Amino acid sequence: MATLPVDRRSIVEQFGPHRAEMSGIRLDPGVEPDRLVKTHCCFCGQQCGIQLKVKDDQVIGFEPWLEFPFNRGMLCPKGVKRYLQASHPDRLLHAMQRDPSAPGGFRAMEYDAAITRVADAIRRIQSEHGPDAFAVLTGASLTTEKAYLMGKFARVALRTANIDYNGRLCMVSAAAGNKKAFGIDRAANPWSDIPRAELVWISGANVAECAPITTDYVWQARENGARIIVVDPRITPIARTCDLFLPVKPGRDAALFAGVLHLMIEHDWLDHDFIEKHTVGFDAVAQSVNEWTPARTAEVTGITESSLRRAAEWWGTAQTSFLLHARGIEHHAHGVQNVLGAINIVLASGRIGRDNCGYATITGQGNGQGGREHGQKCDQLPGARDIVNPEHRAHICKIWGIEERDLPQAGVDAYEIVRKIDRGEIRGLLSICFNPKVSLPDNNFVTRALEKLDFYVAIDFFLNETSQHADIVLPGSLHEEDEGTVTQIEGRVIKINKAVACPGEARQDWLIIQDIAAAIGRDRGFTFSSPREIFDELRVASKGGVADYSGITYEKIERQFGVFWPCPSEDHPGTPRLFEPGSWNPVARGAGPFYFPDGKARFNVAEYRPPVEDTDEHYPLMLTTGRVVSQFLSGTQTRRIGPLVEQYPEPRIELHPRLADQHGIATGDWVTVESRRGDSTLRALVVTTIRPDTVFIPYHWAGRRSANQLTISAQDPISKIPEYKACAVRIRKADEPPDWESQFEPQQ
Ligand SMILES: Nc1nc2c(c(=O)[nH]1)N[C@H]1C(S)=C(S)[C@@H](COP(=O)(O)OP(=O)(O)OC[C@H]3O[C@@H](n4cnc5c(=O)[nH]c(N)nc54)[C@H](O)[C@@H]3O)O[C@H]1N2
Ligand SMILES: Nc1nc2c(c(=O)[nH]1)N[C@H]1C(S)=C(S)[C@@H](COP(=O)(O)OP(=O)(O)OC[C@H]3O[C@@H](n4cnc5c(=O)[nH]c(N)nc54)[C@H](O)[C@@H]3O)O[C@H]1N2
Ligand code: SF4
Ligand SMILES: [Mo]
Repeated sequence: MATLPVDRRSIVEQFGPHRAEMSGIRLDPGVEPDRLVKTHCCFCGQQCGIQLKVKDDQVIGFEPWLEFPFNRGMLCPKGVKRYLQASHPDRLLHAMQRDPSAPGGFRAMEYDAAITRVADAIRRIQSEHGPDAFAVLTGASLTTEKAYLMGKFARVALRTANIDYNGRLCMVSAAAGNKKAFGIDRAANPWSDIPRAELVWISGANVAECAPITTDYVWQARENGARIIVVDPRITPIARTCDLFLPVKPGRDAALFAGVLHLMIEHDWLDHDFIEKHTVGFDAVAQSVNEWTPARTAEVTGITESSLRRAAEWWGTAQTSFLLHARGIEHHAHGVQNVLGAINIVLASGRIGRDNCGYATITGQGNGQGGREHGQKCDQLPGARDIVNPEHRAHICKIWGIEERDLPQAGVDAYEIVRKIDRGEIRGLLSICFNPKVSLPDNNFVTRALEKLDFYVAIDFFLNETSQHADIVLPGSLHEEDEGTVTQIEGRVIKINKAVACPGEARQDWLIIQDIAAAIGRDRGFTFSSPREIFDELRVASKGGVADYSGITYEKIERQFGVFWPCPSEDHPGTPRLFEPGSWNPVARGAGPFYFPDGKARFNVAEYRPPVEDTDEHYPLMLTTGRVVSQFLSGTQTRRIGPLVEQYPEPRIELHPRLADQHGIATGDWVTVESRRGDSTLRALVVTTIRPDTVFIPYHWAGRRSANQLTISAQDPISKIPEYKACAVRIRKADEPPDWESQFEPQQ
């Protein structure tokens, strides 16, 4: 019987009260587990280490895992409650088929019969309409092994070009910007570079609610004397403790970064040596920011000239710094331009690739990083290779044992898959780990499209809102029911360990995929007997690519508390900090630190454009959307966890007292919000922490409570990310509560 390794007192003594509280330590001496399994949280990209308490093949609780270096035992409210999913009454235990006459619209069926129906539908649709008429939507909460398998399954077993993933809604603007500027898409630095930075700049990231453990790194920096700058239309919890808050109007970050660079040039706060030796393209960018005078920048961004000047001076004159951003600047139809603007001020400062000087986007989903590297994106092959590059294609075809002509070309992005469904060009869909009916913008359109499918199969452990449209639902696996790797926020590959078996007839996701491959007679290449075998193939496939995992093994991960990629050989320790002189780089081969043949980073002109749908007299307010700490993404998982629902039971619309007064609205009143695409009636939360011209709604709820009834499906032309963070709306005090209020029973 394992002894419990810590008690509350020792944590308080070791880490101080705030961390002990974040750990949510809840010692329950009455229940002795049979085992403790070291693994990671199933939710956000930080992937906190956690130990699951297991008794009688059930997860009954958790213990902090103090040794795991990233979070050292700390957890947020979601991590603390995640274990309540496994025994939830809604957990799918059988394959299900749609049957309108059955309670809930579905009835259980034999697993084998379900697989046969899926295989028949794939064969029929593909023979009638061609291979690309069957599409696949996947997710970045999957382990990297599963993400790799899904990319291979779509191209090799289904022979369809049309696979894309929910990271399209999340990481792609940052990925595209990083690839354009650095040639590689990964946090440039480990988080251990944050505490000693003199200045931490945070743009569009609600760090305390969405990356709670990162707060601790920022606070350590503050304790060491750092200044903190936060850019957000809302005074988020991290902004309450910052030194300079810039209340940007939604959708104006490219203008802000241009204004900062303008002042850096004017005052010669530049690292000329770095710019000269390690970059190209500075002159064109300098030229492009010429017009961004402080006056013009202030007018466009809504930030005062004096705050702008102060921010530029602090950034320009710092010796060390760390710039972080997240979806606040990325979820825009010009998200890539915003990211390039951020990178330009980093490159101009020369503060990257060395101690305490860093830059990163804050990865969102659990495997937001690993999930975007190994081929589940519509234009990508394993190792962060490009599907249109002949050499990359040849390399992967050899490993997959197929002819190059049989490997499909690039497919379309996730939203375009939905548009193709709407147009009848895609007739069949397999989705795994994605809930597009809730999470895609303008989701009334998505719902109409889903109803047009000839056949839809979903793989999940809960029946999410999108699966309600499925013909067949296959019962997949929870995090704790499988093993594999994920790559967390810093680029560190870590190991998820299996704690319990799948209940009922649920199966591990990768086995379900292989069952389908076998049933359509394409099991060649899909006979793996464990995630380890998949990982070993992935290692070989990634070799020589930018995201090189070839030197990473499960054992090495356990030994080192994770391995940072790139890691090109088993005797290579991995690469915590990118762009250091002399670090391994297969593209530059010694020419310089960045991932281009000349080893130099690229300045890119970052154009400012206003949001696609700006405010006007009919829709005078900007709506921006995002998250709250106790809910996760489309809410499928966290809306089922009672204590998390209690913390934030329903979406509320945040608005400023001045705006509220104009409409006679007080906190708790019902407010109807309308955009050109839909409306929703929600309760008001009147707060002084938001711009008076902006309203905010968290998006974790479905149906009439969903923020995505209102959002716009405009996308960035390069990354194809949707513009979740800016659309025009109007509000009015509602005459009566919405229908859903009386029907609403929290799912617990
Ligand atoms: N609790 C919780 N944590 C999560 C998640 C979750 O669902 N719940 N999801 C995970 C995932 S997948 C992701 S992607 C991350 C997201 O993490 P974040 O990006 O930090 O979260 P968001 O709430 O989407 O948006 C961040 C901030 O952007 C601000 N913002 C809106 N418009 C603009 C703008 O135009 N400019 C600027 N500068 N800021 C703007 C919003 O006010 C908000 O405070 O969180 C991860 N962690
Ligand atoms: N308005 C608005 N909309 C947004 C955003 C926003 O800020 N505003 N943010 C966007 C962002 S950043 C993101 S990441 C997306 C997320 O959007 P989605 O990916 O649609 O949201 P999830 O809730 O993660 O849906 C994933 C589904 O996968 C299941 N699942 C989780 N893990 C596994 C697994 O290991 N195996 C299987 N088989 N299933 C699994 C869950 O039960 C859930 O049903 O939403 C986007 N939508
Ligand atoms: S949700 Fe994120 S911050 Fe919270 S415990 Fe899980 S990994 Fe850590
Ligand atoms: Mo995300």
